[in-house]
Amino acid sequence: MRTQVAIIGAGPAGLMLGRLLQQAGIDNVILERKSADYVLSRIRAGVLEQGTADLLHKVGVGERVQAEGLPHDGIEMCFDGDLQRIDFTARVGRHVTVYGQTEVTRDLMDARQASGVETVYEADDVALHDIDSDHPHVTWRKDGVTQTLDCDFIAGCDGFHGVSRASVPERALALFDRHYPFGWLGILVEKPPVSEELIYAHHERGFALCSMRSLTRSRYYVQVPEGEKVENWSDDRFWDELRARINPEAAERLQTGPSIEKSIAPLRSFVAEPLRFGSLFLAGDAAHIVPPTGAKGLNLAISDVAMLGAALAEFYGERSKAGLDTYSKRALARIWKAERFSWWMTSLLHTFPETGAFGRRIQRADFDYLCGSVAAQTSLAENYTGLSLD
Ligand code: FAS
Ligand code: PHB
Repeated sequence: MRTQVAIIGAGPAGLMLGRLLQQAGIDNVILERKSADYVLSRIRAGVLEQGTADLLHKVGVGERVQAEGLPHDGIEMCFDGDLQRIDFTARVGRHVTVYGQTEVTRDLMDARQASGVETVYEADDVALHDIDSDHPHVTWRKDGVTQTLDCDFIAGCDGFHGVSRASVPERALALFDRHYPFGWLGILVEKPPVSEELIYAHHERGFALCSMRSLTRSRYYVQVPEGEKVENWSDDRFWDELRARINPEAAERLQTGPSIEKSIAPLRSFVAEPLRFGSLFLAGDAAHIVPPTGAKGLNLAISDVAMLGAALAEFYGERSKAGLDTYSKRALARIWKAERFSWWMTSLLHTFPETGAFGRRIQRADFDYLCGSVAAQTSLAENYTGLSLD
């Protein structure tokens, strides 16, 4: 088999890149380790930056997000029960859209299937070969048969635990990591959300987030210690802890019910540099991880491939390598700003026992400054709704 671009991974990054390349008339094949149903079963992000929603429209898969997505003009920040709304529209003239990553993935999968562009699901033992040459190829095993795909370029969109970054020689990569001693216990429930907008809450007992997937399905999170086990958390224990951490008015309104999904996600900040090695380009979680506090993970994956897709279109359209040669530098400039914002939101909103009473006073001062400063609110709004691609 031969194609122009081999894409590893059918998550949001791989599927969006495939769509962009297809629209540019560039042949591509996606190789995905899991089944499509398994990919869709993963409950992850919930908030789209305006740029992400705009790109879905631009590539012709914006119909459902237009019909079912919930435009949000702001968020509520809560600190020990005190509330401060951040008005995105008033501060930066932009909004975000609440629309689950599962739905983004489904829309892109459906569009790809309808256009007949190939995705190989349940591809075992995917391996990258000759990535430091102009003639790379990929092998995998399916139904006991080993297959080979010759290509010009490989896009590693296979997430943090994928094979792509692991295929780059260690000497060629610089890794940057920040470990957080806690995770997020998340719950999905078929009940109306507690508030019209998201509530990000700091409390001495820990962080909590009130989010949603629709007007009838809600998503809630509480900070839990590293190593916590989801089986230690009955639904009732979760609801009691959430009520204790959010503002009293919201706690009073909270509608609880049986969880339809409950899981713990670890938090980390991570960046690999550079994002190119020969004919291999990294994008999305294969290249970086952010703590979900800033709602950046999915959106960064999309902005990476928006840049990579444009660079590949320039190469095949104009035979110019300029975009490919600058992809890593340009993408990393935006990635690090998102890493900074996600780290700042995490530092403000979570409890860090090791920083003691002084640390909590600094967090309170950070919140009080946010409440009193239009500049601070504008900065938060600018980052949360998404920085420009330039
Ligand atoms: P993905 O990990 O989504 O996709 C990679 C794909 O590659 C997967 O389908 C995988 O099966 C496949 N793959 C892996 N190894 C392979 C191999 N060897 N061969 C072939 N295929 C392979 N972000 C937010 O903004 N908000 C959130 O609330 C949030 N919650 C999260 C919760 C969890 C548990 C996790 C893990 C992440 C969360 N994220 C969140 C971040 C998440 O949304 C990612 O940023 C987003 O999925 C990144 O998309 P991709 O880069 O496409 O990677
Ligand atoms: C979610 O709805 O899953 C969600 C929303 C905002 C975040 C993180 C997760 O910052």
